[in-house]
Amino acid sequence: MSSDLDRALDEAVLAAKSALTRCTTVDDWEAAATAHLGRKSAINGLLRQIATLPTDQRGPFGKRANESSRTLTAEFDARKADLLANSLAAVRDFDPSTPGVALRRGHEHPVLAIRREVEDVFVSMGFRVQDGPEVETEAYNFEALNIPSHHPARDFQDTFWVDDPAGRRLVMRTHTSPMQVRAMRQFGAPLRVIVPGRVYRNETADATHESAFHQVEGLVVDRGISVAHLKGVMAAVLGRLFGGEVAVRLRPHYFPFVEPGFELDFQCRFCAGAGCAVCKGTGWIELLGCGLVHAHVLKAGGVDPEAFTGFAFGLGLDRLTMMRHGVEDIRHFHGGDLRFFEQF
Ligand code: FA5
Repeated sequence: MSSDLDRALDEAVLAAKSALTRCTTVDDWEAAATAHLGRKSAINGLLRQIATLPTDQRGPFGKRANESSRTLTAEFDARKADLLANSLAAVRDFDPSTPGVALRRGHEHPVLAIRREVEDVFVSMGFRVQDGPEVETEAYNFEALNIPSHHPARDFQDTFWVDDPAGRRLVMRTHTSPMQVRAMRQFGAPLRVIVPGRVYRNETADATHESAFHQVEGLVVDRGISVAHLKGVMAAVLGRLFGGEVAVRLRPHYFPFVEPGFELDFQCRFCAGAGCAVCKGTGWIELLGCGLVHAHVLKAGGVDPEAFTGFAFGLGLDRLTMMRHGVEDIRHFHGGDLRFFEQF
């Protein structure tokens, strides 16, 4: 019995000493002291057993165990004093005048920064800002927008379909326009809302096209809204964003969910309208689609087209950012090259 206890004591002392030699900081020391001298330590367990031993063994083992514990405690105390002295010396030797290590600070992605600017401009004009789902139902993305399944307009926007275990017809939204109907259903008329967000199209990337890009949808529904309101709001917004320096033009264009519909183009900043690779020789870059909300869409949103009219637009945020900063290729925005992003 006694020899078992002796062996256990030897092992406990050895483990405590080896833990102590491994301590390089006061924190290490605290952990070692708790493990090897603390209430639940092996040594403490052995000390508690002394009282249970037969009287003839109690004396010799008790003496050894108590001595070992005292010696260990002294060694631990001495080591702690050393460690504390070292850490104080480290503080004393710290030279506050040496140059620090500069932290690398990131910043917002340029498209996100423009998105915030656009939001501020519209909020100042009384628009609310809404988010919408990126995985959308076929009904909202197409049908509610007057694009039934046989409609040729479905071919305009190559669609990523999403497998749905529940069997619903889901798509990655091809534009932010489904939010027109969602917003009308949620808030009713009159309404002023913008919906910034990411949209997806299954198309090949080139200098002005990405398969994931950003749009800002805008919708105004009220009594007596006309094309004049649309033009006035777009001119005011673009003036605020560009300081009135960029020439724009409206072209009639067909979108199933507006009537009449238009496309608004910017004059290309790279060639000042002369024609270059970015604008494909036309001198203009398409920025947004817009028009007066089709009566079918108002109805799908639960709004009476006899009482209300509205205008809507879908602005390409990446293209706007390209024009603002003179970025000649949209693919830079998704590339991981920090040298590109550090320019902003
Ligand atoms: C639409 O997406 C319509 N929903 C816009 C709209 C809304 C019309 C409300 C009328 C009323 P379009 O496919 O043209 O339209 O896209 C709108 C804008 O998104 C374009 O003008 C362009 O700036 C941008 N855009 C379109 N495709 C891409 C692409 N692949 N990469 C980057 N930007 C794109």
